[in-house]
Amino acid sequence: MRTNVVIVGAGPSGLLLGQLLFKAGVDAIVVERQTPDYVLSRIRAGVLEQVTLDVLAQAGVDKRLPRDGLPHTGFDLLFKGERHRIDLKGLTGGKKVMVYGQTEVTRDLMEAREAAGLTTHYEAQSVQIHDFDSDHPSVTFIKDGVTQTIQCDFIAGCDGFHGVCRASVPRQSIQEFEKVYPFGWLGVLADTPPVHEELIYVNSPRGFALCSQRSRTRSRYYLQVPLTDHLDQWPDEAFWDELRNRLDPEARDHLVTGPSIEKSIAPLRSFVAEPMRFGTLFLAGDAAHIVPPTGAKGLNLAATDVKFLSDALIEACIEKSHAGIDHYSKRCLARIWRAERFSWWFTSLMHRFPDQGEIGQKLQEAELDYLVHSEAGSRTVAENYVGLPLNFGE
Ligand code: RFL
Ligand code: PHB
Repeated sequence: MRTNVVIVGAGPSGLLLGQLLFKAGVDAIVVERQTPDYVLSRIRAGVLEQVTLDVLAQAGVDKRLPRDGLPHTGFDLLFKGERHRIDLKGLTGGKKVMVYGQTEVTRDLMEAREAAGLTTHYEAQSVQIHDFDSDHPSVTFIKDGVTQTIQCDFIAGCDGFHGVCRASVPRQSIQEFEKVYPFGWLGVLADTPPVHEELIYVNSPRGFALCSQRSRTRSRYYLQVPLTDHLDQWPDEAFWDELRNRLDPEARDHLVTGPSIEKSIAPLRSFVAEPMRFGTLFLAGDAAHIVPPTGAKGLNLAATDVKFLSDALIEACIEKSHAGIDHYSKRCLARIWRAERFSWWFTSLMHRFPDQGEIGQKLQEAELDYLVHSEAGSRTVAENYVGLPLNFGE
């Protein structure tokens, strides 16, 4: 087998890259370790920036978004028992975000790929990448007991944090920056109406909480929990009781509970690998960086990596110019570090840390108080939350 680009990983990064390349006439094959159902069962992101919506439109997968997406022009910060609205639209000259689940984005991309008759090898075992220090790299994998080889011009490592691509780079060629937070997020998905029409980010002495949603009838809630907690310690009733304890009286009254349809604990991490290009191998999305989910930036960063990578690969394959691929890493990393900073800062402000003590809580509350009462402070939060423009700082 031969193609222009082998894309390792059929998460949102890999599928979106495949679609953008297809639209431009560049051949690509996707190789994924899991089944399509497994990929769709991972409940993750929920908030899309305008920049991401623009890339989805370019890929031609924005048909369901106007009907099923929920535009949000603000969110609430809850601290000291009171809620304060951050008016995203008013503070950013009209910008907003769209609540639309990662599952739906992935489904739209999978359907588009299938409709176009493009090749995806699901359930590929022992995926390995070869010779990416040369201009004749290849990818091998085992499918149904048979070893397959794909020769290509470029490899796109879109295989997430635990993937094989970053791990295949020689240690001396890559630098990794990492911070692991001393807590996780326990998430619950339930077919209940959301407690509020907008998201509520909660700083409480009992720990962080987030009230999010997927639709008018489906809610997504998160609680900060110790990393040592297990799911069996959190039957639904315990989850709802603890969430109520972290909410304000009005939200507590409005909260509709019900059986969870998904429950999981995710660790929180800040991570960046530099650079993101190694010869003919390019990393994109969670394969290259992780943000704690507090700022809702992970999927959005993945979408902009993919936008930059698709432009660069199209230029290389069609126009035979390497200018784009030479700038790929630097261009992405500038944007990534800004989102890493915002996500780390917002996480630090909203969560309870084991060693913060009473003074730490008071200082967080004082900072939140400043942010919601200062227009400059609120605008800083808003402009980062809606996402900085693609060419910011260039
Ligand atoms: P993914 O989604 O991890 O997909 C990688 C794919 O690669 C496959 N794979 C392999 N395939 C072949 N061979 C191998 N050796 C392979 N190893 C792995 C995997 O099976 C998988 O299918 O990475 P991708 O595509 O880069 O997408 C990144 C996003 O998933 C991630 O950034 C977001 O989910 C982060 N995130 C959020 N981002 C936002 O923008 N807004 C949010 O509101 C938001 N909320 C969240 C989040 C992530 C969360 N968790 C669970 C970490 C909330 C949570 C709780
Ligand atoms: C979600 O709905 O899953 C979600 C929303 C906002 C975040 C993180 C996760 O900051």
